Amino acid sequence: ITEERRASIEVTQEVLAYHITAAEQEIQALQEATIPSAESLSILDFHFSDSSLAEDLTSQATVRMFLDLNLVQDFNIDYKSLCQWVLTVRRGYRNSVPYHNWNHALSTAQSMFAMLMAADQLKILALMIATLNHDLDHRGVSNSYIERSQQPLAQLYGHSSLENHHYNLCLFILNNTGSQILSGLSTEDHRAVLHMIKRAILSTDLAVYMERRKEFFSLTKKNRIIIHLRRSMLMTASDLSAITKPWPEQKRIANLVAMEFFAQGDKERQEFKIKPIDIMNRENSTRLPYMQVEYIDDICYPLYKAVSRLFDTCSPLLNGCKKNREKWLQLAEKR
Ligand code: 5BB
Ligand code: ZN
Repeated sequence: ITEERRASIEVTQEVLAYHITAAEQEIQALQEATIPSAESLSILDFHFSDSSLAEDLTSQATVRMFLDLNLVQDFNIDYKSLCQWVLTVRRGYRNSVPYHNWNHALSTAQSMFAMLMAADQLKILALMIATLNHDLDHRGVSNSYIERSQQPLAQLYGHSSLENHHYNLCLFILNNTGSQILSGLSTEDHRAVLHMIKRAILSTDLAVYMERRKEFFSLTKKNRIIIHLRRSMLMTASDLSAITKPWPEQKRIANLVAMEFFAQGDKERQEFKIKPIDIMNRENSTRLPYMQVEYIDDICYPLYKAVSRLFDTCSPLLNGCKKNREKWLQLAEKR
């Protein structure tokens, strides 16, 4: 990667920051709003649906999570900066992407919020920031697509291109004048929190998760869990929590994921003149129930099983996952 290319990417990021920085009016409205309680927003509930809240309430719910986790008080976070930061992060997601949009970020953060327990404050702060930022500026296509289409992102990072980009933008927003919510932290805490955020966001690359999970599963059995490993498992458990939701919600989200996958498949057909892989091939849409069963068996079930072994309060996640497997299996067998 040349110096020029790096510079041009930096410029792009500046332009982006300009476009996503929230409007003053909107910031003031959020700052002056009476934030509803966690209970009335249902954000303590594992059955929470990101589509249950009106747009304005999604930013308020985010602020509520920071307040209830005592992050604002413990870390001296300037309230107006927090409001601007939340609104800017929200704008950093693309509405046009069916699944990897702000609602997905909110829902990931909400799952983390509901799961967090006996955890230290610095870690909670890092993980809440990480969930909300973890898919920033997602383009609705996979790392593999980005590599094959030789986009600058792939050249810049080499591996986990998207995740590196999400983290970079996260840092960018945190350094952005007016949304520096970490400015009250000591140098040491600041460094530690950024380190945790980086690890957390990079660990949302499913390829990384697939590599690490074997180690994680064997460790949970021995009850000897390396702390950072557990953190990345919690990130993945939050990220994939749609699979644990009540059936109508799971069905809705699976259709959004399918829409995004098929759109990538269409682009691959056009751009590379190749037949997309099964999950991205529109001609396979009738196999969706079967693919979800596979997805649960290979990825989700083992994950929520391990997480609920760790924290028994997380067993609703495992139960939700099991129930959805039955539903998808019924649909798969009907055909
Ligand atoms: C997942 C891992 N992937 C690299 C290859 C395909 N598999 S899968 O066979 O387990 C699979 C997962 C197949 C189909 C799927 O959805 C069809 C609509 C899914 C799936 N993935 N289903 C979901 O409901 C959700 Br949520 C997800 C996670 C999507 C985000 C993963 C981002 C990684 C980009 C490749
Ligand atoms: Zn995600």
